[in-house]
Amino acid sequence: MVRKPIKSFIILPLLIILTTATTGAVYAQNAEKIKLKHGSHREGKRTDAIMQKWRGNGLGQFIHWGLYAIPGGEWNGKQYNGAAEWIRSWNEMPKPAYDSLIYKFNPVNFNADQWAAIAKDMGARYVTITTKHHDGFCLWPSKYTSYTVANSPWKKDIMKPLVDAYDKAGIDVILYFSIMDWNHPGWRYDIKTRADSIAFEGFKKFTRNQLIELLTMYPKAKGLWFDGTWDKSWIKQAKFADELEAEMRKLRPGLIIGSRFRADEYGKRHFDSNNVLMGDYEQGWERKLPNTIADVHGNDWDCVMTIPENQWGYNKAWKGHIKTSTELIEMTAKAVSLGGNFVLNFGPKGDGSIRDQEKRLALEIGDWMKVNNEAIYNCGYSGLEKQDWGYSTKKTGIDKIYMVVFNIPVSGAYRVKLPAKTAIAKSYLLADQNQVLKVEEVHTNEYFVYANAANQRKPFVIVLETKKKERSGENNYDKAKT
Ligand code: JFZ
Repeated sequence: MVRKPIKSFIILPLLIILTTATTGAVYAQNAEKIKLKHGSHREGKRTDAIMQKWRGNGLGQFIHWGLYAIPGGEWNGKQYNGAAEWIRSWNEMPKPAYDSLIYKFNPVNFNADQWAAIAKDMGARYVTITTKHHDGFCLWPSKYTSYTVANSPWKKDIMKPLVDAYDKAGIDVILYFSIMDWNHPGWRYDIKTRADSIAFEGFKKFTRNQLIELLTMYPKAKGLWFDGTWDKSWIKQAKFADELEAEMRKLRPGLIIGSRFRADEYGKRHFDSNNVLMGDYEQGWERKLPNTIADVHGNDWDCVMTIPENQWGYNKAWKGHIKTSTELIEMTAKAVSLGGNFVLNFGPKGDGSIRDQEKRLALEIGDWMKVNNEAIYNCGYSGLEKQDWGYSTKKTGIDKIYMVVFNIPVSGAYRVKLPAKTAIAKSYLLADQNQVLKVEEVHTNEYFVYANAANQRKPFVIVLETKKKERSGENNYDKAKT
């Protein structure tokens, strides 16, 4: 059978009809916004100075510390397979034995200034610290439960010295808080009976009291990082959580709250029923990074990452692949290139000291950051097409683009595509500004930057100073018809 070519006069009108039909549908969808009482209260990014600072942080530190650090993933000589901070939940360790770890909490080697110094040397500009993880143990002397540091042999507040030490080091503090609380008698996974409902009402009051208490005791803290909000019981509290958020924001203007706090009245989390982000930044990037700018929907976000596969609290035996500093630096650069921050987790030991591997990685990252932080701090999405050599970032408000190189091209030529009417004024290595690099325009707005990277053992940064192009269509070779 001879196939007849399909005539373009049939295809074209069809295509036009199809495109109008689909775009029409999208517009209709956008127009039909559901009226929400407890959805997002803002569209687009926050524009205030506090959020601007957060956005420009680039690199952060996460601290998971609590009673789980004492067993360190091991009970009765048996190594537990899951995340160390979850050991209480799978009957690997009997609950009474876990709960009585409070009588063993005596971190004699805890030194808040040392922790802050490690973060500072790494180049972190904010820290998120677990005030209370799922087990319910409070690192601050909460008035509302006896399950706190105050009743441990240590007796003293842990949060106060930490907030003060990090603040003194110029590192912003964010308070991690788990809504789910395995220690509180009123906590429920769902609310099915009247008794559940009564119990959970008590739990809600307790949660509110603890949050107001934290914000009052540690006014230097810049925000809250919520966790343990995925259970039906909490998802059903749209009104309560919305009002509590408003109360906290009123108490502390400028407070930063992520998207993992509350659900809307239809039970939608992170993004409300109109697909608008809830909270100030997206908290969904957990041990994974977006791949393209489209993935982040124009929102602020941060990625939280573990050094081994999935261990947040201290685990004696790190199994599987342990990330190298180069990998972690690459993740930092990738995060910043897509408009986010990268937050690296540390799990201090039960005695308060930080494991050597973590200290070493922090130092290695810090060595790199000392030379290259200009490409990370106050930088974001460059708008340039992604190239094989690595990630590009752009300084906010300045005509500088940073090429953070992870894959060295054998040819020595680094391809760059600039937006229309932009040209490269100058290019050099960030580590050595005297090394001016040769730049060649190979097509309109498409360049090769030449760098000899024979001696580079670590990722490095090429700076592009850009300027307005004097004349457009300078390149006659583009004028030929094809
Ligand atoms: C939670 C905790 O359960 C865990 O112990 C740790 O504190 C971590 C930072 O947060 O774990 C999660 C929560 C959400 C996702 C994955 C792990 N998620 O959205 O993919």
